[in-house]
Amino acid sequence: MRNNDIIFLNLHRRYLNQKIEYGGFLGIYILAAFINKNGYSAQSFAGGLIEGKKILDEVCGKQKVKMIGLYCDYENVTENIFLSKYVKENYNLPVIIGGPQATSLNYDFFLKSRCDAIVRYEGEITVLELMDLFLEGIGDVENILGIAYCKADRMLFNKDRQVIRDLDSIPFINDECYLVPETKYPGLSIMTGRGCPFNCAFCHEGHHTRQVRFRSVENVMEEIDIFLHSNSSKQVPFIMFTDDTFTLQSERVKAICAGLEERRKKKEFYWFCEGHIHTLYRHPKMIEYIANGGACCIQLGIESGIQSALDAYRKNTTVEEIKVVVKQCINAGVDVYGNIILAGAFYNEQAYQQNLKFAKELLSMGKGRVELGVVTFWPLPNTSMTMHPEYYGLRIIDRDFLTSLGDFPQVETDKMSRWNISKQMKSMERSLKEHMKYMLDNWMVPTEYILRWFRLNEEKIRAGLWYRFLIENKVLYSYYSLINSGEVVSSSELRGNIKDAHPMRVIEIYDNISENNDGEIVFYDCTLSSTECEVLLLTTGKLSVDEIVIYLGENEVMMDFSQVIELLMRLEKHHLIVWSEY
Ligand code: B12
Ligand code: SF4
Repeated sequence: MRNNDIIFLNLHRRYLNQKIEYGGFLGIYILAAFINKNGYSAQSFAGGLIEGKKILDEVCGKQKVKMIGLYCDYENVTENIFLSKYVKENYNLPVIIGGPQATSLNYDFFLKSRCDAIVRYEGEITVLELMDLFLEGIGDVENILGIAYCKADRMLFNKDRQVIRDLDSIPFINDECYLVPETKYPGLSIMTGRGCPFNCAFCHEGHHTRQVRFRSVENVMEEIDIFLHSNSSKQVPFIMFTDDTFTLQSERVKAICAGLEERRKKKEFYWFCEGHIHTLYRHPKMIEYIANGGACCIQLGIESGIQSALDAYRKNTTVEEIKVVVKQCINAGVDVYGNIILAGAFYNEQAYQQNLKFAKELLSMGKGRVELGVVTFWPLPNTSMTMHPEYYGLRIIDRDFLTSLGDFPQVETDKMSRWNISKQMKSMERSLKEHMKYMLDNWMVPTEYILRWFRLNEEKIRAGLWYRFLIENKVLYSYYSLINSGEVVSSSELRGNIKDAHPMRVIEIYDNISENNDGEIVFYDCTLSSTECEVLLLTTGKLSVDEIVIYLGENEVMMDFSQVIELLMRLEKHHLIVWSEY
């Protein structure tokens, strides 16, 4: 472990048993790269609280660091209070805090954490000046723009700092920035611009929107080339564009996608980006560029299927535009991910029903290529909805995120308590799953899409909602898993005559056979006569259809070829058998 002037930590408790992995926490690594380029040394670590504290004890105990920086988002405020106080009490080093939540931290936070300064908005230049101050005694706290600090029992705010205009001047993250070397999946998170011109009522960016700035396309491509060339893993690499506004300028998207397309010809990789409905609607060519560039998925800001709610969110889009853009993405071959906000603007039972209907419509339209998450509105600090929930028909119960891990609503309405809303979260998720099951049961999702979920999972790119849902469904998973193995096919894909093919059941008989109330035999969800059960027994893959018919005849089971085929087709329709060619 080397000596550092500062280390940056982004630490979270292991909430809901989710292990914190790097996965795109760019901020602290960019800061390390910037500091390393500007005369000091810095490294960063993003991960779990306990692991992070051990690292902290090790570096501080061995006096390998002079200053600590902590990333704060809405979720890890209490972690940071503990960490900062712990560092102050045990090692007495300067502690500074930054990150998206920093703009809302108050005097109480200062008192509890005993931190030295809070950095608001972009951190690069401000951190450098704070290091000059704390480590070299250069400068004056009153003159450092973009910070809050405490003096004589008061919290003081210096003027905001101007944003960095030339984003190309910020160095790339490299191996040196990692306190603990990254050995996991070969992925690159990259941000090609900063700031968002929209101001959605629920969004942190929407409130804090700072001027939009872009990196040059050359600078973006240079970072991508370094990543692709340095990646020696056998796994297909993945690039995640974390920009809020990747799809803001059509010509720029065209240039970036052309660059990606060119590189994908030489080396395969997957990539993902976020998209804005309205800009994509106005410039549909961008969807074409993104598809040609080879994007595997785009996250769209869908949020609601109710126009009045979209207007209240200031989404600057329409329900119709959402449908058109989703359809265009699907047609172009790009998967879509979106969220539906439950318990958002003007929420009531009718809004729930309308959103559910809309969500099902999008799922059907996507034929397995649209994924929808259900989230409740989170009162992120300073956003319009958090400041004035009453305008949106909401009451905020827990502004401090003390009672929720995203698993429980923090708002209620006049008619609905948090408990009722949480029931609806479950109910919407269940209804959407039922719809997905209906689509899969009824062959509304093309097999090629399903096999793609397997491929993306095998290549560790993403196990999307559809794939995770498939795994939960024993029969469907077995059926498609077998097809994916390449050892069997569906009847429509048989190359030879069906009479020579070997039907093979996908689940065990003993575990899935039962009797219904009328005394009929049911294999999973398929009702069978006792004669048909004799055929079921023979769906082991060991005999061809012809051989089955002969076997039945020899054993005096009265079923001719066409009856056997009719039964096998019925079993196949229920995803209960596959076909082996040999
Ligand atoms: C990529 C991304 C993710 C990725 C990676 C997470 C991450 N934290 O980086 C994933 C997909 C995992 C993710 C998940 C979530 N995200 Co997110 N995510 C983003 C996104 C789009 C980009 C992050 C990024 O790379 N920014 C670029 C870097 C350069 O900016 P930065 O991190 O803010 O860092 C700068 C400054 O903040 C400061 N700084 C940062 N750290 C420090 C530390 C010190 C000591 C100092 C001095 C300064 C400082 O300097 C940095 C350089 O200028 C942002 C939106 C955005 N534009 O930032 C949302 C954002 C961070 N996410 C948000 C949310 C709410 C979530 C989720 C809850 C969403 C969900 N549906 O699950 C989860 C929560 C996970 C978690 N606990 O972080 C909110 C956070 C709001 C808040 N007040 O905390 C944001 C701001 C989105 C929004 N518009 O509301 N997210
Ligand atoms: S939701 Fe997206 S478009 Fe709206 S303000 Fe936030 S980042 Fe910008």
